[in-house]
Amino acid sequence: TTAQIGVTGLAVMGRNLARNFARNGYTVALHNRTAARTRELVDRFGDEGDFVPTETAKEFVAALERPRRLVVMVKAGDPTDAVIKEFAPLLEPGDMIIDGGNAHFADTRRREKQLREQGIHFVGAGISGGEEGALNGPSIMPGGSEESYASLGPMLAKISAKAKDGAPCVTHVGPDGAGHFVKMTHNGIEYADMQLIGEAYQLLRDVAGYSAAQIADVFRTWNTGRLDSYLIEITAEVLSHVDEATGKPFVDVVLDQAEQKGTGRWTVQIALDLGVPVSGIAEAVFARSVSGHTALREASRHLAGPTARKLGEEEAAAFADQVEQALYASKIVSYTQGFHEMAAGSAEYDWNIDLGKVAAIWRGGCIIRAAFLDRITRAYEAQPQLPSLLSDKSFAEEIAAAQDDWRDVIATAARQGVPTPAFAATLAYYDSLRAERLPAALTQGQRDYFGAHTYRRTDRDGVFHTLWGGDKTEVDS
Ligand code: NBP
Repeated sequence: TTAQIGVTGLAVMGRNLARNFARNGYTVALHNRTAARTRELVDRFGDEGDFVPTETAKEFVAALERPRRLVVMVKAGDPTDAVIKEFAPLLEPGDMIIDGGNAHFADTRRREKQLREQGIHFVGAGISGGEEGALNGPSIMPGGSEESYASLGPMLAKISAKAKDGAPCVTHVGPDGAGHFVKMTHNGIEYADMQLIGEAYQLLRDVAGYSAAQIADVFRTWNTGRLDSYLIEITAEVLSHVDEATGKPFVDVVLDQAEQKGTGRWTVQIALDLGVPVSGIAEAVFARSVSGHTALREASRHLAGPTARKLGEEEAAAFADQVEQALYASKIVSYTQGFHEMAAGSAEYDWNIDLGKVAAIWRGGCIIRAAFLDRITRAYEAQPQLPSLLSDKSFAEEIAAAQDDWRDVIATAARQGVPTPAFAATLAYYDSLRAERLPAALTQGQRDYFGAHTYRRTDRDGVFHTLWGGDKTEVDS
């Protein structure tokens, strides 16, 4: 038998992806560095479809129909290079290697270029949705050549999640590293979404005085409105879960130190390189770091803070409504920033990414799936060259309606000493963009003073320098 597709790397993600292909009627060749994993898959799930288990790289490659399609689902980084090194010599021009791991897009660009010289299509494909998504339908963000997508697209469409309107959650994002760049940004936006939800939770706990169960109810209500999303839904689930051992809310017995694997950090690092302000995402990454600095937190417990004021029942309910407004406004801004980063990456690397399509394929399967994404798609459809999501009339109107509450919530948080870094940073970004005059003029004056870095004027063209150390006359530079 020849297999239409092969999967190498059969840990949770690869195993479930292989099962997903098989359940959709494809014959799937299987390979893993440690053969025991391959055997286990066949033993446990062999009756779900047609699998061709193989033990060596040679057998694996021989089991595939041509042109070959090899999905690599190994740990990102050196293992991916090791797998490429092992398989590339066995492949022929026209064959495709699909890297479904969380690779850095710069690595994907390097690998694509290197394999292209051999006539092999290297497809860096971001895959979101975790184990469950890999099995039942992930959101898939493939980069690589048009030619490879013509061959892979229909298969990926079959195994991908479907949005509410039935559209498959996959699109050809763009050449070489575009898919992994978009997946990286997806994860950055996911960090911001999670942090904003966390801040809302903390405000409802510490300002409104709500119990975990009450907050779960608030999130459940929010999930029936414009915030309807997977993350809001699971937040309610987590908050209502009770720890069996202690009888306490689960969220109260979990250590408050958030970990990270790196895609959020990459999003911020790349944003810095591209000069794109992604302050909401950056604060989300920093918030995880702060949470992990235990010694520093321990040493800071005694620092002065304001006396907290407890709200009455009615006040608390009104405050909860305001927090919903704040969460929604900050969410719009953090998506604005993430989409700006994708636009900048697309321009820098000539990817020609269709941002409306990206929003569309995030509607199902992935972690940030949400009703909200439809709106982003429509905004880009109406205006493909939209300079920023905030330039879309309907988002601007929604923020206009939310802004008083948004400001109130952040002011209350500051007054009560509750940290809301992502709420505050997104509002500051919004106000910075709105500002008639920024203090950047003063910054330019300072730079010219100490470093003769020059400045431009508002009233005439040219580049100028003031002789600060002398008679302060202005000279053309
Ligand atoms: P892991 O990231 O834990 O990787 C384990 C797999 O890598 C095993 O098959 C292992 O083989 C193989 N491997 C390693 Br490690 N070093 C290797 C080498 N030098 N040569 C060949 N194979 C090697 O698995 P995962 O959690 O299933 O994730 C797979 C990929 O999908 C990762 O890139 C991950 O970032 C990405 N991803 C994960 C999720 C998620 O929710 N977990 C979501 C989206 C994307 P062995 O069995 O012989 O040790």
